[in-house]
Formats: sequence, structure tokens, C-alpha cells
Amino acid sequence: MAGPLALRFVSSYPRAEQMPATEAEIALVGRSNVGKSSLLNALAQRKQLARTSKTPGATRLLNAFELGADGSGRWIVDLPGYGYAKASKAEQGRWSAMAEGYLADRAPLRGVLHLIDGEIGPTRLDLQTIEWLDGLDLPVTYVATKADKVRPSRRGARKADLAAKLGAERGAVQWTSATKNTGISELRTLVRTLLGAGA
Ligand SMILES: Nc1nc2c(ncn2[C@@H]2O[C@H](COP(=O)(O)OP(=O)(O)OP(=O)(O)O)[C@@H](O)[C@H]2O)c(=O)[nH]1
Ligand SMILES: [Mg+2]
Repeated sequence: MAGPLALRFVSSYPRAEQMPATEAEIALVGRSNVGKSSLLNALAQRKQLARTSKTPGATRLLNAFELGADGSGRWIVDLPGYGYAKASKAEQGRWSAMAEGYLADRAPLRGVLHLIDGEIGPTRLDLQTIEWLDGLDLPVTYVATKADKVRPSRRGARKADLAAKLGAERGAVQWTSATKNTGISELRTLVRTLLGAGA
């Protein structure tokens, strides 16, 4: 079992251009309310490292968290979610420009964890985002969230269905539950590897 990630909140940035130089970063990408901030808290085994909410749209800035020693320069960046229906069109545009600008231009970015709701599967917006991410030269790992919401008798079928819809190998999707800690240890190891922080 991989132990909790030592993560510390660094700062929130409205634009990628305002971030300082770092060693390496990975980004949490996904629909609003998919569980990005909850996953971050589970990785760190902390309840309130990142702000979570039942109301979509909790994360509105690029939120940077540093792994390991102070000043290590190894970051996880929690991005605002896409597809928050209640935001005005102008606001939605601003959020996606913020996230897309970061993903397209951020030099230290080593990879993306793309979160997909395991219970409801990829939405049209998820699939559009996959296509958009395909155009960037970045390793993407699919993380299915909220595994605890899928009835045990349905899990095998859900896993096969989700992988098929994502066009991924079944084993390539990392299933997780932030509430039950499912798959969190595996994800910690992956994060450490992607950030060059050792296993
Ligand atoms: N059952 C269950 N609920 C979860 C899980 N992860 C997150 N949730 C719930 O889903 C809701 C959204 O979680 P957040 O972590 O705030 O989602 P987010 O992706 O950061 O959302 P935005 O910041 O709006 O983009 C909250 O009510 C969480 O408690 C999980 O593994 N299982
Ligand atoms: Mg969030």
C-alpha cells in the first residue's frame, strides 16, 4: 500500500502565465462535480486540502498543490471542471479558456489524469474533451470516480462498458472511490512516477 501523498496547497492562479517555473506537473481534468477535489483529498488522506462541494463549480481557479518537500516544484494542479451548466456562457468560456490555456501551453506538464464518472459513464462533453486532449502530446490516464456508487453486481459490466466507450483497454482505466479509498494506493504510485518523485 502506497502511503498518503504529502501535499501542500501552494496557491490559486487565474492564468497559467502567472505560475512560476516548476520541475513537473500533472493536472486533474474532468467534468464539474466528477470528484477531482475529492480525489486529491483522498490521495493526501486529508479531508479539506481541496475544497469540495455538492454544488458543481466549486473549483474556479487553477489550484496548485506541491508534493513532498517545500519547494520541490512537483505539482498537482486541480483544474476547474468543464460543463458547469449553471454558469453563464461568458463564465463557462472563461473557465475553459483558463483550463485549456494551461493544458495547451504549460511546459512542465507531464500528464493528465482525466476523471470520468464511473456511475454515469462518459458524457458527450467528456468525449469532446478526450478528442481535444488527443491533439496535445500528453500522456492521459483515465480515472473512473465514485466506484462505490456502482452496485457490486453491475461492476464487471460497467467496467467493460466504460472502457469500450473511452476506446481504452479495460485495465487502462483506474477505478477509484474517494469515499471508500478504492484504487487510491495505485493512483498515488502513478502520481509519484509521473512527477518523478520515486515510488
Ligand atoms: N459517493 C461518492 N461521492 C463522491 C466521490 N467523490 C466525490 N464525490 C462527491 O461528488 C461531489 C463533487 O465532488 P468534488 O470533489 O467537489 O468535484 P469536483 O470535480 O472537484 O467539482 P468542481 O470543483 O465543481 O469541478 C461531492 O458531493 C462529493 O462528495 C466518491 O468517490 N464517491
Ligand atoms: Mg473541485
